[in-house]
Amino acid sequence: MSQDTQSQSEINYQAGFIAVIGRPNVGKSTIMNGLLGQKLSITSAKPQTTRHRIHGIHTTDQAQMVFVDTPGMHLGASKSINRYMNRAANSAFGDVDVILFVVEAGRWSQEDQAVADKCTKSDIPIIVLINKIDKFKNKETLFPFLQKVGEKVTFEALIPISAYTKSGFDAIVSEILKHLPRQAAIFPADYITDRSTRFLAAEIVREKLMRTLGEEVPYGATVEIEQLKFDEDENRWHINALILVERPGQKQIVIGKSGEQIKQMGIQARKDLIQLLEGRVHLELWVKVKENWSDDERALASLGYTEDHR
Ligand SMILES: Nc1nc2c(ncn2[C@@H]2O[C@H](COP(=O)(O)OP(=O)(O)OP(=O)(O)O)[C@@H](O)[C@H]2O)c(=O)[nH]1
Ligand SMILES: [Mg+2]
Repeated sequence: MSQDTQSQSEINYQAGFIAVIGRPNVGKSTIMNGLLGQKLSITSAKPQTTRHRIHGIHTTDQAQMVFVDTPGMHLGASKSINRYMNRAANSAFGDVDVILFVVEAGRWSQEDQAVADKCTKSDIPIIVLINKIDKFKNKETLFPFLQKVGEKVTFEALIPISAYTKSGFDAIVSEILKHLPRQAAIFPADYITDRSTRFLAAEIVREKLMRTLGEEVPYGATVEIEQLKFDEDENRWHINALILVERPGQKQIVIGKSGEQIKQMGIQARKDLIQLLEGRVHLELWVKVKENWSDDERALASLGYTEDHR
């Protein structure tokens, strides 16, 4: 943003948007959290964990990097929710200064190719991150893969990294800085995200569903925060979270035998909520069936699956 008294080139600060894109499960959210130095986006071993675009803002004395984590781009998006996720991911190509295209070391699929094709069509600078290199003891065995990926997409830099060990993270930052415009900070220095506390709380609960439940159930589940308020007398937060599933059978699985499953997920979620809210937390989880919510545009919109943030 130009200022009255300084021209762009004189401004000694950099700020801009960096989209993190790629197919599901390559480690996009883990990488963003690592670059931020704090957990903001939820992660799990299951593909299609991230469903919404989420900004993670990292401000230093030299620069403000606004990362945009996105849902994994996937093929065969037959349900409304999958189309919503792909739309959210695609929109990241719009207004960003640089793209981090994340690939999993040793694996190249049709879905990676589809993302590569989109990158090739855009004029935004692309930094390719080959993630999960910690899985390879002998790094030399990766060379042919790096070369193969290099031939698939036009890029400014290609960096082998591990979000687990943070190997390559300094290189990511210095490559990003080559592409961020000289301008004043976009957000106040203490902003960490564009998302509300309610959204982050719902995501924390959803993460426990993704991490705990079997193959199919988490995909039929979404979370709504019905209440999030601080009780001055009790000096603690009261949170009511409603877990919506699509079928009575799924409700049974979420609750588990004698309620053990939901109890365990509540314990896990509460730990993260205490960190998020920096205070004591009383969490109540409820489960309800809302048939077909994931393939119903209106239900989706009312559950927060809309480009208008809550
Ligand atoms: N070994 C290894 N695993 C990783 C690394 N980074 C991420 N993972 C794991 O890969 C899985 C997927 O990570 P996410 O960060 O959720 O991946 P994502 O690309 O955001 O996935 P979606 O949101 O589903 O598109 C999780 O089990 C992570 O712990 C890494 O550097 N090394
Ligand atoms: Mg993710």
